[in-house]
Amino acid sequence: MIGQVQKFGKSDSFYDTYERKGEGEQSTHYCPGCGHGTIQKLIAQAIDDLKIQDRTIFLSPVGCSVFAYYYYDTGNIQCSHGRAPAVATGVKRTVKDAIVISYQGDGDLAGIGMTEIVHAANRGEPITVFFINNAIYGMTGGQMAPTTPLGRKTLTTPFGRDRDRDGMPMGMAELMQAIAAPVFIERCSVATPKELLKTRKAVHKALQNQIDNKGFSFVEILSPCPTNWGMSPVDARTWMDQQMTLLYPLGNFRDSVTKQDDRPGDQEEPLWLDDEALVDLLKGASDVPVMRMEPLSETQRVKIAGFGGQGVLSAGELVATCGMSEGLAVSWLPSYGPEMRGGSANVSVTLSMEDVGSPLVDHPNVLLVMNGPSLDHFEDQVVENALVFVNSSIVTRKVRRTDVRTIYIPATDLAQEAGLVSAANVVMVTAYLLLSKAIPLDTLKRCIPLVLRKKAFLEKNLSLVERTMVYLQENGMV
Ligand SMILES: Cc1ncc(C[n+]2csc(CCOP(=O)(O)OP(=O)(O)O)c2C)c(N)n1
Ligand code: SF4
Repeated sequence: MIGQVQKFGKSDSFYDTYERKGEGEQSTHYCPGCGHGTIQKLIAQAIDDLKIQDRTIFLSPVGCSVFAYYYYDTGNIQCSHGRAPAVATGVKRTVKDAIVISYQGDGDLAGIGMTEIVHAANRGEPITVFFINNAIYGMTGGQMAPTTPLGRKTLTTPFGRDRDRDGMPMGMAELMQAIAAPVFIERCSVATPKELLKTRKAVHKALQNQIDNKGFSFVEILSPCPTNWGMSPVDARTWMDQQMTLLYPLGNFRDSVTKQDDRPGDQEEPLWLDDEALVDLLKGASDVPVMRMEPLSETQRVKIAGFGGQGVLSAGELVATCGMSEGLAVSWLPSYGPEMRGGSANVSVTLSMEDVGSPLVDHPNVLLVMNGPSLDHFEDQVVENALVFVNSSIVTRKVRRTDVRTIYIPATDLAQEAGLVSAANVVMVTAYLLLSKAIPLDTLKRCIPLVLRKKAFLEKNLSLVERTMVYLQENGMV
């Protein structure tokens, strides 16, 4: 049931004044007759009705509604073009009680953001998406959008949209309909008062679904852009009502109580992998304990850096795998240039007792540098009291920072002595885990075969762990 709403006046979910336009200003930046203002008013009314203002996080897109955050007195995030469903996914998974609204235009959602919307829908993220289809790129001056009708003249189709050159207009509600997970799909319009009332109901329903944690709700709203259509606001609405709805028929496409069932066949094949190595890998993983006895003294924000070919990314994977096998929350974020070998590479790893919000490690408290340029690049980024491990076989200079603990270890030499030229990464990781006590060495040994999969090198890698331990002991480092 939609509650009593004020017929006139401002919704509580809007700010009293829109500061961007100067104090006391009451009007939005939309052109006269634009649909965005009308739709945003409907959303604000629904937020009021449902009493979710304090829980709502409104994701503004790139497009004419880019400034929605000046209007909504809710949580606000401005997303990159097309990426709102990905941002919504992150926000919703992190703040489960939030009501996350992804508000997107047709260029944003059906153009550059097609991947994000399709996969968010396919995952059935329990968010609400309002898709404003005005059949044009409004903000940038009227280029063809994926939803532009055939024959329609735009800045980029001056002789009209051509089927063979430009493709067919994209029916997003129909596309959503082909995906099993969404619980609610409706196409509505703001062309007439009657349609406006239906839109109001759909907006309300799509938000109620999120309150009830039902799943992914998608409301496509046909909306006029008189400015770029070159029509008066009245003509624009008439055209929508009489022509646009032929191309984009209105109505409800789906209204399920829950996510749709898995499709037949989904669960019939329990295991497709017959790759022997992978099966071994899974067996190995089940041997690794999943409960951690000792809490971490502090979250490990690790940066490992070197040049491509030094096993930088595998070193990160090894640390992350050890963390996972200890039941810690982990993240692993590689960063590398297009050159697989020779270029620089680094990886960020987080090990934590709590959920990891972001995989970025801007200010590491652990730094493993495998070559000189990496030390130059990351030395200033580490926090005070960080542990800095330097591969002294290759890095010729000393660490300049005096507020960190530095451990010089000839990792490449030790690896070479063990007959494994490329295993300096194992030495570095062993040294780090031993000194920090973040992960027991037994866990490291169990995880090595899971990450460094070449069986032929397994024994050498394991003996290198022992050799590193002895080196650190002989040099009074542990
Ligand atoms: C990554 C990226 N590509 C392109 C742009 C340029 N751009 C800004 S708005 C826009 C189109 C917006 O159209 P739509 O999503 O339909 O929203 P409308 O303005 O019509 O409401 C484009 C292409 C951008 N800002 N960022
Ligand atoms: S250009 Fe079109 S979509 Fe943008 S504010 Fe003006 S009428 Fe609305």
